[in-house]
Amino acid sequence: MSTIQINNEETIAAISTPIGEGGISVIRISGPKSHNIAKKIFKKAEKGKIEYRKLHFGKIIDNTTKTTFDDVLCTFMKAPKTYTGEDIVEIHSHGGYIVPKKILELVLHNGARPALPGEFTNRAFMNGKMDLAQAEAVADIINAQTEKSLKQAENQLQGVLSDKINTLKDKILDILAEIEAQVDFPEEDIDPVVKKAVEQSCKEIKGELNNLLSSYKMGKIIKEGVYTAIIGKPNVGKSSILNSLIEKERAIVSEIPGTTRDFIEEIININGIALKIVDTAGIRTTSDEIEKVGVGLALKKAREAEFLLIVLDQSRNLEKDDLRIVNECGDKKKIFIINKSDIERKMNYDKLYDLVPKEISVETSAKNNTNISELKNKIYEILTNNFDNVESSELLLTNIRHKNSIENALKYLSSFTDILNQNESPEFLSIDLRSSLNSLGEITGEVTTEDVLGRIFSKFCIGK
Ligand SMILES: Nc1nc2c(ncn2[C@@H]2O[C@H](COP(=O)(O)OP(=O)(O)O)[C@@H](O)[C@H]2O)c(=O)[nH]1
Ligand SMILES: [Mg+2]
Repeated sequence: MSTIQINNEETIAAISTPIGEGGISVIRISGPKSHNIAKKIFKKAEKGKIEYRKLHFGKIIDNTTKTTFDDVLCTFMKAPKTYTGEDIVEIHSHGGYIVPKKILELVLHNGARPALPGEFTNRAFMNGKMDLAQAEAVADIINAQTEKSLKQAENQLQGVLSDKINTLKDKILDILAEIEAQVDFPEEDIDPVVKKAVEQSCKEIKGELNNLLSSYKMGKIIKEGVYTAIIGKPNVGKSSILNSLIEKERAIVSEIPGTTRDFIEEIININGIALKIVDTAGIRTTSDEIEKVGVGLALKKAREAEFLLIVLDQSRNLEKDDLRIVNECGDKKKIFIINKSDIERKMNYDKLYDLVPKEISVETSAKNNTNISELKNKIYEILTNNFDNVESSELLLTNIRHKNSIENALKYLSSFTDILNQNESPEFLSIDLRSSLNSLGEITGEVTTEDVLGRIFSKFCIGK
């Protein structure tokens, strides 16, 4: 027990809404003392008993100074039918910087302690309200940046992934039962009929696990988005392209080459993929010291990015700096944007398309917004190129932890098949089957360690 120690005797509290100006704020309290604490500081406006799951209007009383402040709505929820499975109180106060903080302080003063990041959800998991994959989905819902990533997270919270994993585990359990029935006859070979059936079933399970694995590439970019850099010489239209893509003025556009020296980051939704774009300073050989720094940083951002938008200006000839930029991108996923198609062309297209593959190029005019939707489609096509047909799939693997567990389960199943073919003792066979069950059990948290839980929940925000 190292990272997060759950002690259900303790009552925890946190402000569950973002801090700052806003209409209302919610202070959440969970644990055995939550109702008593709330009763000490909440005075119901109307007479009568507090009813569960009803919003009661009233005031907060500072029981140290006996002063009242803020009108609130307060709801009491009784265990176990609550988010955490414990007694919960939620106080809906006015928002802002002071009121919620003051109420939280009062709650803490009266016997609660501050909740750790994700501790409400951690308790929900510990109390069997949801499994680990579902708990992770709660964080994914909060972090979702596109409808598509939200859909995946919601499916996961509803248990789509957990159901799939549990079904596969049941199938492995069936195989295990068959194998263990043979343990009583260790001298004999496994019944060939049983062996054949087991092999077939194992093959099907592996097929399904492999399908899940292959959905991860798509799942990852749906969930996490894609780090992207716009690069190119100064003045080719990088900032203008970014503006066209986000359909609003955001980046600074200027006729003076070398204006974009800081970084402008935007998230653009390309058919459900969040492109996290950074606009960079133009890359060129320069003697200006400040610009040099910008160029250096642009190159660094380009190297860090997973995807590159490389802008070339077709109203100018290809120059050494263009070649340098093209060479810079190595074998990264990329698209070439041949910009300024609205004005006279100076660029030699034969030379251009010798240098860059035409199928990953789009000719645009950022000025007139020409071919911007083609550009978006091309970006989507390049990013999802070579992915299996998982686009419409209801279930994508989005979490590297799940991916690792599935890979391990597959490894054990392969070892199982090998041993089966070598006609080894059934005891060896059941070891591999049990290990594969454990690996899959890690996904739903049936098998877990305090370390793993600590790592998962520490990434949550406080109050969730
Ligand atoms: N004619 C034309 N001018 C453009 C186009 N895109 C950008 N520009 C102009 O080129 C100049 C440089 O644009 P900017 O986006 O700041 O380039 P950056 O230095 O690469 O970021 C500005 O005067 C823009 O108005 C285009 O498609 N056509
Ligand atoms: Mg710029």
